[in-house]
Amino acid sequence: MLTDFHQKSLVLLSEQLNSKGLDIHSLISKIAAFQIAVPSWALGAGGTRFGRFSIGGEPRNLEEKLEDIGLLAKLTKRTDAVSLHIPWDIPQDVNAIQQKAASLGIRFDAMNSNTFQDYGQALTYKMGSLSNADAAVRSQAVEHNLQVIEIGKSLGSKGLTVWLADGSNFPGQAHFRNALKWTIESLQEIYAEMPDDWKLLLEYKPYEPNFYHTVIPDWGTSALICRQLGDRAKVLVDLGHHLPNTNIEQIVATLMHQNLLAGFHFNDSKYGDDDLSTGSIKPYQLFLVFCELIGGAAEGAQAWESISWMIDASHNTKDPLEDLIQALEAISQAYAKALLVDREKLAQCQNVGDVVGAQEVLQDAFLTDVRSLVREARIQSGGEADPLAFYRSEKIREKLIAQRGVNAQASGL
Ligand code: PSV
Ligand code: MN
Repeated sequence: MLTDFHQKSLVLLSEQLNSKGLDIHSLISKIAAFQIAVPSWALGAGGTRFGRFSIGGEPRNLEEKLEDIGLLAKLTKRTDAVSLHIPWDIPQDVNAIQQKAASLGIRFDAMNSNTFQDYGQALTYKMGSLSNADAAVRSQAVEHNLQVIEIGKSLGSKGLTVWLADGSNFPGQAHFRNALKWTIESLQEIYAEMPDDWKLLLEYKPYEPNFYHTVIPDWGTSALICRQLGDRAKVLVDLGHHLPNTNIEQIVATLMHQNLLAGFHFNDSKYGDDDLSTGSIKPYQLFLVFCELIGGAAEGAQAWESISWMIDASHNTKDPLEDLIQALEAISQAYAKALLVDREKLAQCQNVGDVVGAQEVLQDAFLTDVRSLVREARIQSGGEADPLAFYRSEKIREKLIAQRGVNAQASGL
């Protein structure tokens, strides 16, 4: 049934694309090649401070997290990497973990340090980590990041993602300039120890968990810190880390113009959160972000290969694996639609001030139904035609619950 429908839709789309001079085979291979890392903390039911509703059968250890990502890879063919969070995922046996990952076709994407939880050293980071007024606390946070690099090296990772919860809750609590200065100095210590073939991905976030000020609130602050670190430090854009209505696609263009874009954490946001499923609220924004990415790479601003891709969402009420399947699909669709944009025509419209024409060019691509294209890329890569339907019909969650237990809970947010 789906096969018939799929073939018919693909033929129609192929004719439509041909008439616009687009080659469906080259589109399919681009879509198939685009892989997005999954963070190890996304495999368990998330939650808020008000409650956590376990889904059951969550991965109980790193091996099982890799198995879940291996399953996603097998079904969707859209992910081939895991992003680990330390100390949530310290590998007990590095060789065994490497072998397990290799057997599942999973590589290790950027490592994430964690200086927002104290883990036994109660209250150490209450007043900040890399920005703390106490030099001993700063050293401890630097040391933690160096340990993360060591673990990452042993696994073959090539990047360190730093997100700081540092900031303050009330006016007067922190000395803005000192906090920034100490953060830069601490990051310089970390950067100095990073292997030459690694990159440092520096996140920003305007608020939460601190609600008055954060030390790295925006892309500009992150960018100026990166400039003081070196060429291998770049800005990581987490889609949810912006105030409502921020023009994220413009931020992407600006960062690419400066060769300063490290990569993405994909999620969506209605108000100011960073937890909703990518593409569930603002699919047009996601498409516009991809338009800038494709344009920036095509026009030589920054190489496509230099950009990292990862999902970073939380699953309060959804089965995490189902949510990740939806997110991978939404990202692939946005990318596929952006590939359809007639860039030449867009440039012509921009050059002669044809505002209406420019909008038509973008909307023509955005309103194209690319589901059969994305599906075909998946099928040709050996994935499932409909991963979500397969997941449900094969009762995979039920099997995971039988295997791991109804109370199995993954570490993470
Ligand atoms: C913070 O909200 C964040 O988005 C950062 O990306 C972290 O790396 C991630 O959550 C998990 O800690
Ligand atoms: Mn993030």
